[in-house]
Amino acid sequence: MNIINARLRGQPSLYSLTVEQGCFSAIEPQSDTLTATPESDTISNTIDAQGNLLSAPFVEPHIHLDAVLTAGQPNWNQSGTLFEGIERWAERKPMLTAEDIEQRVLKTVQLLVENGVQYIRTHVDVTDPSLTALKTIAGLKEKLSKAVELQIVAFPQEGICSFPNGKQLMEQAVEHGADVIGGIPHFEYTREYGVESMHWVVALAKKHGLLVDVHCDEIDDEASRFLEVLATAALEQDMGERVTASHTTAMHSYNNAYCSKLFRLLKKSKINFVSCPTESIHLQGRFDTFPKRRGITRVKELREAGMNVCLAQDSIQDPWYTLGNGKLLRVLDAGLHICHMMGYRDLSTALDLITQNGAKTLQVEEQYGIEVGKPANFIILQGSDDLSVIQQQGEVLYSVRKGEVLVQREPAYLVKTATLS
Ligand code: 17E
Ligand code: FE2
Repeated sequence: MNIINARLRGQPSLYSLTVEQGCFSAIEPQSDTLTATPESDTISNTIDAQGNLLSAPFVEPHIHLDAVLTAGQPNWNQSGTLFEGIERWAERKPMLTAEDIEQRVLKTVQLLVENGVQYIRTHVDVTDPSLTALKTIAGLKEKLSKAVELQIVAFPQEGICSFPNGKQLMEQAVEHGADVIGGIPHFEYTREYGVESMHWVVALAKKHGLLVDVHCDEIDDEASRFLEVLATAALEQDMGERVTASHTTAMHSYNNAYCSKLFRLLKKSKINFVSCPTESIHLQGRFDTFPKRRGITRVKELREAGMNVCLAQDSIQDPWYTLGNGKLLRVLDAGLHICHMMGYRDLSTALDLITQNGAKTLQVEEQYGIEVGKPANFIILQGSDDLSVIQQQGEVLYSVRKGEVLVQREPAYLVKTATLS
């Protein structure tokens, strides 16, 4: 396969790329006009990018696939709080069946793939004695692997120390194929349980050689300070890059003096951060009158301090969030607004937040990126660089995995328009 007339991120000229046996075998600058045309004998196997941006695939580093497409079943979240979402989900959980989960997961992964995602980390609730969701989703991994790499987090939605047999359920989830150990310290009954759970989670991951991704301080309580416990455990266990703190919305409410001290630890620990801006702007601030907090973690400040931050959707039409359509560019657009990241420097590297920073969080970097020798996994986006893709919310024109075309799209075609000039 050949790709011609492609723009690459951060590069001024056009590029031609060659793919052999599923990997990039050549990446070369070509003349800076869209003159290159496929040679007739290669035409059927050539993608003409027409000056559009060729990027590494999107990474969805935080979604709850077990809960997707269940909004309103059996009841709607009326208050819009995280806590009512957990209650509504607890009503849906006993109704889960393998068929129900499989059908919703396949539909959603298809949607994500059509929108350029090739890597997914899903949290799956294991506070369910039957572990139906975990077993079903683990069973789908192989089937999905031609389109996406899926990581499964054993996620204790109702707590590890606060839920009956919470620790045993987490251990069983590992036996059934979980790749990542989750946690929810701010939701445990007591601060002590929260602290204990963080040490236990990191130790369990270390014991099994797994990763860690904790829902950490997803609350507007400025006194919720489990991030320092998680980062310390990660540092002391030498697990930093294998550990992720998701949400950390309480950091929005920490005072600046505490945050300044905290950042020293966070930097040393080398942990990753996931922020879900559309989800957090919706769920947080719910106990405020006016002014209302945004309740998003300090994405810009973490980035500027050199830490790894990526953005995620969290939900697609579930008890926490009724909207969502699989488009990470929408989440990025919202995040750039909410986190005051609309300066040129932020915008011109913004796709990092939904591509390579996510790959670093998932620890898949070695096989990820547009480089000779790496698997030919890429997308072609409408637009020529980060800024223009975001400005026009460009569509995914192609998604290619190991040299196989997964998705090809003709953009919408305007049939008639007013003449104004
Ligand atoms: N569960 C949770 O604790 N937090 C969330 N944001 C979602 C589920 C979606
Ligand atoms: Fe989440």
